[in-house]
Amino acid sequence: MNTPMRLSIPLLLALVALVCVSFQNPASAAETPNIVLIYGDDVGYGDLTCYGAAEGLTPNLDRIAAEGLRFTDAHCSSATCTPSRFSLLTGMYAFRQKGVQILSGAAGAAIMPGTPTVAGMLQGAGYKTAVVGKWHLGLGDDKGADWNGDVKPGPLEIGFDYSFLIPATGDRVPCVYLEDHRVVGLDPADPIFVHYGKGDFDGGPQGIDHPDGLKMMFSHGHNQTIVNGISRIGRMRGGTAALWKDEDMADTITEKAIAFIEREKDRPFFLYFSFHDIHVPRVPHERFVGKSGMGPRGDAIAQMDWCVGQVLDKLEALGLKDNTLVIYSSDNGPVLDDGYEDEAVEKLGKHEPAGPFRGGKYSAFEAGTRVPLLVRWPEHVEAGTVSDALVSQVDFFASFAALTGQEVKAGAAPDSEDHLAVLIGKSKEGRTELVEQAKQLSLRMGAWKYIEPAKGPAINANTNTELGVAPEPQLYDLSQDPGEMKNLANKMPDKTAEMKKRLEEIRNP
Ligand code: NG6
Ligand code: CA
Repeated sequence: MNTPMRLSIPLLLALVALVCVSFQNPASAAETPNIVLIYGDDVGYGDLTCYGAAEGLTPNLDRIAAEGLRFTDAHCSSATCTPSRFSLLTGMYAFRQKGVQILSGAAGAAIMPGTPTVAGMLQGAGYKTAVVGKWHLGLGDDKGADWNGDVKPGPLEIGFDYSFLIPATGDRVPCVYLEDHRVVGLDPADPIFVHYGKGDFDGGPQGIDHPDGLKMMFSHGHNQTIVNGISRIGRMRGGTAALWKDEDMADTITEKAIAFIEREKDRPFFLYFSFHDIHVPRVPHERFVGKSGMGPRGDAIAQMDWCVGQVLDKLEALGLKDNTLVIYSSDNGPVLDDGYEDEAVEKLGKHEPAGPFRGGKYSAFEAGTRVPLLVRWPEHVEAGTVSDALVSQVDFFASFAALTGQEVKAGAAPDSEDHLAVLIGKSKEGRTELVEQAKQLSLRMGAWKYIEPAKGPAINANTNTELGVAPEPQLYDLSQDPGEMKNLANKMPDKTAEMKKRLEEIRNP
């Protein structure tokens, strides 16, 4: 006869404790949803309808917000692209590595093989990983890339299984796509040569010499090699058959992103889908032209939103909606005239790209890094919710590691904090402090913001952006003064000194 199993009191207590611990610790209840991280370029806090823009401008992004969580105090790590992307992928503040600034299109890889990345970490959890779209983190060794051979190191050497890239930006040469290691459609008889900086170089017709025939006139910079009727930053020649057409760019990268989702639908995948929109040159496909009533910048927002819709529809059609964590954010704040005459200023109307915040792209004021952040994961993230927690893209690394039960190895992702619970709306206790990077560094501690003194002009005259640059320290209380108008540094010298000291400690740990 079987003896009935008897649970002793200590065993029972131990079991209860175990259950409690596994509820508290997301890592022990690891899950591997697909992760689709959609990254807009230069999209400001106020550029989406769900953040205050006109009704009907971004229905698909609003769908993510309605079905998920919308953040009001979320940040990219920097007010420009390269450093923000660097931090997002490595979990490290970009100021820690020399030279991680807006890169030229000829720059070598900023993230060298061996550096832990969020993609590599997810590979370790069994994910198939891809980056599709804008890269702008450099390619090749310190001499740059060989565009006619294997272009590496690049994403495939730091944790991505597949890549389809706009190598730098839409406004920088070379104006070709790169699939894995190769330029797409390159005719070996017409090799590509790329040149940045001064010196003799045959880069074909230049905007500066031939402004008349341009499709879109440059306003500052952007007057070098002409590709598809638009002059760019940098010079290139060759690769004629491989040159992109700006009007088709959003469709091209969306097709590639969707093909990846289809290929990997049966296993966990991580897709970093990085838009060109709404960066300059803003040349959306003709079906979006005139759609927003705000000129090319608004039309690029509409196009971007359509791309988001394509991804959402595909996930739904494949039955992946419930098992996919969809995240949308941006790499820096908004800018209107960023180098082309595209009527962004003239046709703005009542639209407020920066929302209630001061500054924009390039700026130390909040609009530099405070960007939209939307998170959808049905059945995990409560629909239609809003979080005011302070969060940063630098935390994606540790948070996704916690989600998937991966250990963050010693020395990896040094600035990344696990805020998984915040990202999926289970907690409102976000970061207690965060560094924001522009030309200078700023420190957030709760609602307090300290901007360190810096030299240089207070306004970027080209883009008409207030940069937050001042020779004296600035201290703002964002709870009373979200627009950073009242500098309290002189009134509150102790608080200012405390934050200055803390910023130094973070800078030199
Ligand atoms: C600036 C460019 C700007 C944009 C920016 C990078 C000029 C005058 N301005 O140097 O147009 O390309 O770099 O933008 O060349 S980012 O979003 O990739 O950081
Ligand atoms: Ca950008």
